[in-house]
Amino acid sequence: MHITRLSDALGAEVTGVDVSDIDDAEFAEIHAAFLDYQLLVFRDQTLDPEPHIEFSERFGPIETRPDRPFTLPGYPEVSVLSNRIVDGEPVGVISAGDFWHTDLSFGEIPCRATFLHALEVAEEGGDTEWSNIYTAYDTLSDDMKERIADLRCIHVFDRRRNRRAQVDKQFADKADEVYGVPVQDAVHPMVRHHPETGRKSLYISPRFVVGIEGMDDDEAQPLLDELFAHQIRPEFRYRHRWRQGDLLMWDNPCLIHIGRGNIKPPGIRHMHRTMVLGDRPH
Ligand SMILES: O=C(O)CCC(=O)C(=O)O
Repeated sequence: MHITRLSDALGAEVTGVDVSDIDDAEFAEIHAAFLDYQLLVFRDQTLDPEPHIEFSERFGPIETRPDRPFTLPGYPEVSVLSNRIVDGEPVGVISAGDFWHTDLSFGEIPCRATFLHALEVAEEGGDTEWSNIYTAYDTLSDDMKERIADLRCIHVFDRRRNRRAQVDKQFADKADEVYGVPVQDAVHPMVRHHPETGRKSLYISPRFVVGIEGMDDDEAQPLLDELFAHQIRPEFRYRHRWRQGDLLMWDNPCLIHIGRGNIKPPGIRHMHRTMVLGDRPH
């Protein structure tokens, strides 16, 4: 197995391994690299749904929400992200992740790791970008660190309640069905401790955070705007150009990410995704 850093900000490429056939020593090496680099890019993976699920489950239980749209038939653990249209109907979520976010932060127990496998990639477009929110926290001024130390943020699933996120075009005529699902808001610390490394991250994102507990919006919204801008400074980021067979896994407590979309027709980008749950943020 070869592990090579991808950027100064985050990420490493892993070659010479088939994730559907790893022993305990290889798993330990992957796990250690995951903690060191936050995002791992496994090249050339041929992965059916079962081994994709099995590899994911080595890191925790997979989230399965009964009302999640576009899961793979027979595999509620696997979501389909795709711009393919068959008989006029999309076969997957067309633009998942179109605002900076960390996965499932609207849940009481958010996502620890996401696993996204590229079965087909488009010639142009469809990149994904990550930003390191460990570094975002570390580079705040001491005054700001002190100001936010005990703040807790309100994370909301329903895009209609977030002025920074628009309703997804694909679901515009089904907004009640897709966003009106009974998901309770979650309140999480703005400064989160990573469950394994213990490092602090700036655990907010414009897609899900709409306010700060106990703080008037007159004060909270400008503070959030300032921190959202800081989180995505170019030097904290890595942008991935996908290759067919790539399996990417990323560590949600310390990264935010965004799908850049803009797939040039007639390109098809077709992906399978699993999400593993982690700890209650503290
Ligand atoms: O498809 C992408 O590029 C990003 C997907 C994403 O943001 C997600 O699955 O959470």
